[in-house]
Amino acid sequence: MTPSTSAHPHPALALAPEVAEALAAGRPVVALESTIISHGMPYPRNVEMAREVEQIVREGGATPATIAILDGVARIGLSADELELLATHEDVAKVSIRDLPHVMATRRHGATTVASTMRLAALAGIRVFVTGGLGGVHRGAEDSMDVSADLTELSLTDVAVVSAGVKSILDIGRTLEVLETLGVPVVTFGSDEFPSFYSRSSGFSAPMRSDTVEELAEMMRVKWDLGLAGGIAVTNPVPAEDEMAPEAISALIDRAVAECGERGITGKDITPFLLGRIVELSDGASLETNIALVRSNARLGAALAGAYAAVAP
Ligand code: PSU
Ligand code: MN
Repeated sequence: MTPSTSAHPHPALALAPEVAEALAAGRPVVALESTIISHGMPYPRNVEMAREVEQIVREGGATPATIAILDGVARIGLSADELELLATHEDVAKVSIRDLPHVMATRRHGATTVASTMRLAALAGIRVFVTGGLGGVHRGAEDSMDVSADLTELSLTDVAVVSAGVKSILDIGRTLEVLETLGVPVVTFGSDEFPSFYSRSSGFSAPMRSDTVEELAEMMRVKWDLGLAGGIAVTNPVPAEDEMAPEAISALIDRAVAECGERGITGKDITPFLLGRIVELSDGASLETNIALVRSNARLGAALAGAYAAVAP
């Protein structure tokens, strides 16, 4: 049995008591990431969003487990004060998979990306994780080789990740190609079109479609029962009333991507820069859409965790 399929939480993790109890009882738990709090949204909307999303998960009948590194300890489930710390502290590292050993060894605070949240969730025994958007293949990656470790992790770790798709700061077509190569099911909830985060449309067909959480839960059960390691990307289109017109957002994204190049921003700083700049260029409209889609993902994720708990081995 690999670490990603262990039934008991890894002893290095510090689980909040309610999370430990829910997992031990086989009740539904939903993992939540923290990069979206520390590096994805401005204060105070980031911490308001984090609290609200936890509340939505509870109302959906699941226990929320926001994941982060605090003083070098991998924490699964945080208090309100700890969410506030992640939203305000000036020295919180952005922690993807490769950063975990360093931030833990040096006892720092770290906000976890999709990749590292997936891995820590799996080590805790959590199978459903809700986020906003996935990382992917960056535009120009044929030169820069900038491909998010989120994609590698989706190929390795047995967690269903609920997102609103991939935003067009990335190369959506190449991201879908890499996910196919890596053997990751990409299934869009209730739509034939793959969503592009701020908009329901992307110009790309959804590789798979599902209309019920029961069917998604059955996909999870079947995949892992067959020993097909790795996650499932569940993509949930932003609610129609909250979406931004693709034409409106694409000009802003093009401008933000161009500025990123002009300023020489590279590596792990690219995604936070682009997200922040798009909020500014849209006069905050993109932030409202971002929060709305996370809420919607939390509702779907809680329902999926419930459906999976009913069929899980
Ligand atoms: N996309 C968003 N909001 C985010 C992120 C991506 O719309 O907050 C964050 C997630 O934590 C994701 C990470 O895992 O950025 C990807 O960063 P990188 O491209 O450096 O792997
Ligand atoms: Mn990168």
